[in-house]
Amino acid sequence: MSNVTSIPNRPHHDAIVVGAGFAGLYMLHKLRELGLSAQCFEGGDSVGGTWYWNRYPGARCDVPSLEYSFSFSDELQQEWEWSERYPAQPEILRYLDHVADRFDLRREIHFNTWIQSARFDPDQGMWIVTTDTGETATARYCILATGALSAPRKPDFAGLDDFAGQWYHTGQWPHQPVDFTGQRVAVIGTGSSGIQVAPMIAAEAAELTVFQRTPNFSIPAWNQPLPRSVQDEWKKHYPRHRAAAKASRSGALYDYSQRSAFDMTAAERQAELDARWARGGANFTHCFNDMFRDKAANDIAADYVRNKIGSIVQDWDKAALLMPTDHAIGTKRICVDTDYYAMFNRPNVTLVDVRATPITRITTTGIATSAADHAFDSIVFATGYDAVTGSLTRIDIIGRSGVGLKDKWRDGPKSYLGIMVADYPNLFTITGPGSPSILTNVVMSIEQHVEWVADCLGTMARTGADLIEPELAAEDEWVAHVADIAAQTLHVQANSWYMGANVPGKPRVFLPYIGGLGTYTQICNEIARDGYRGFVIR
Ligand code: N01
Repeated sequence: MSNVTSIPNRPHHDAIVVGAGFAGLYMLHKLRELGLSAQCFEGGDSVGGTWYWNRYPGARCDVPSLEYSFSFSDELQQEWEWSERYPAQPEILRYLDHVADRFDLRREIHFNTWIQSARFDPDQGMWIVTTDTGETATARYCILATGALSAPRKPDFAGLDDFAGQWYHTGQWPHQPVDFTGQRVAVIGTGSSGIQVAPMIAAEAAELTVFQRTPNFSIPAWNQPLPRSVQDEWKKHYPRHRAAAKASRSGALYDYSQRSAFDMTAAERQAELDARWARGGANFTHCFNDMFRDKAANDIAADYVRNKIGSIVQDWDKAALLMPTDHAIGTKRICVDTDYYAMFNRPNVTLVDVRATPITRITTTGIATSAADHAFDSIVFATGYDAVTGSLTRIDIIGRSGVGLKDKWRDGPKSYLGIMVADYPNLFTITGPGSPSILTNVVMSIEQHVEWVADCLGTMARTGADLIEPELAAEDEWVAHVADIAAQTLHVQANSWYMGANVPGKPRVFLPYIGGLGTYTQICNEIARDGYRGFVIR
């Protein structure tokens, strides 16, 4: 379809896709449907993206299985059987392997290949990408399906190279199972990953020490096998469930309370919170409709969880340390756990508060804090990601006027709809900054982006256009809108990775669009219907 002349020794395609997780796989499928030639580059040796790398014990999604899956093929959603309420990492990876095979996607994927740079050549009107294996390829369109939580962050503790034991990052876990039996193990970090991995290690290791900087709110998962009857019934109504999820705020069928905390009596609030705790999962944070706008409403739910922590953890000093007090519940990503708080009742588990006694260095034998030297056989970094922008800015992306994306985003990411960036024609970001992405059931957000991009490319092909780029004014307006609606919430007050606060030097900007997936989808569709308002198409 493309009319670009191939440069000798550089394979030319209509589109290059970077990443073979949920987003890259579906994008490849849609490009094929459009009759466009595409190649995908993937750093891992198989598909899966986030779910390929995060193999740590206990890794599990906290969106229910029946929702955290593709909706684009009814055959696929009918034939796949989920075994648990929440899918564990091996099951999600099997699912994505199945998707890749079922739609015959592997033949267009180059595995074990990282894209190092992508440069737009304005004369040829194409992207030139280079890989870490020294190859280059060109394409009219470059689609970055690189994931929002895929650039792991290991803090620069002095001395790690001297550590005589083994160390791991949850986001780069070895393919072979790690045996912690009889070991003294440290887990640094108490976000979603740390809270999942720690109880698994505590059950196996001789001693576990959790290094906590900021306590997090966590809700029990109450994970359980998914009965066949429940699954069958759900599948009968998949079209209705999917439509409702896509129109919702979070892309998931949570039960969004329509009531303010202050329109309820104390007994009603207690009953609401009890019911949500008993059901478990992230749904808990939708207990009042003013949860994220009114600190007093939020405090009611936060106090409830703090009381729960106090009732589960027997040692009062530990319980007090585990109670978050520095942020409103849900303004840092809510965690969902299995036995996290109860784990602190085990005699082999110790909690170290690294705010009171910071880690000063890694030593040959373990971890030194300002108060003590701790000896370990293994250290697990559950220290998170350079979220949302990190997987994009670690690629050297150069736009039409020669400016690097990293430089353009020095004061915070700028993007129109989180899909395209002014001065970077024909470059698409799936679940990029300024889109709902990480605030939602990301599979639904990915489908929305991929379908929007595919429709856009289809329209361009039909009309003979070969270049699309957002107008700077439209981009500025969108960035301001994303910031405005975030500013109306409590989220902007927290030191979260949503705000870039976990990476020293990262600009303090709320990264996702918080207006909800349903609203966002309407906006994107209206813009397309208006002839791609805010975009220049040639
Ligand atoms: O990363 P995080 P994560 N010294 O950034 C601490 C998704 N996810 O991998 O809060 C000491 O949340 C840091 O402390 P602080 C989900 O969206 C989903 O756990 O910055 N500690 C924090 O405690 C999630 O939010 C699932 O003060 C340091 C921790 O490390 C996202 O991925 C499962 C430190 C990092 O927590 C990321 O989760 C897993 C330092 N120098 C992940 N630096 C499910 O679906 C950082 N920390 C269930």
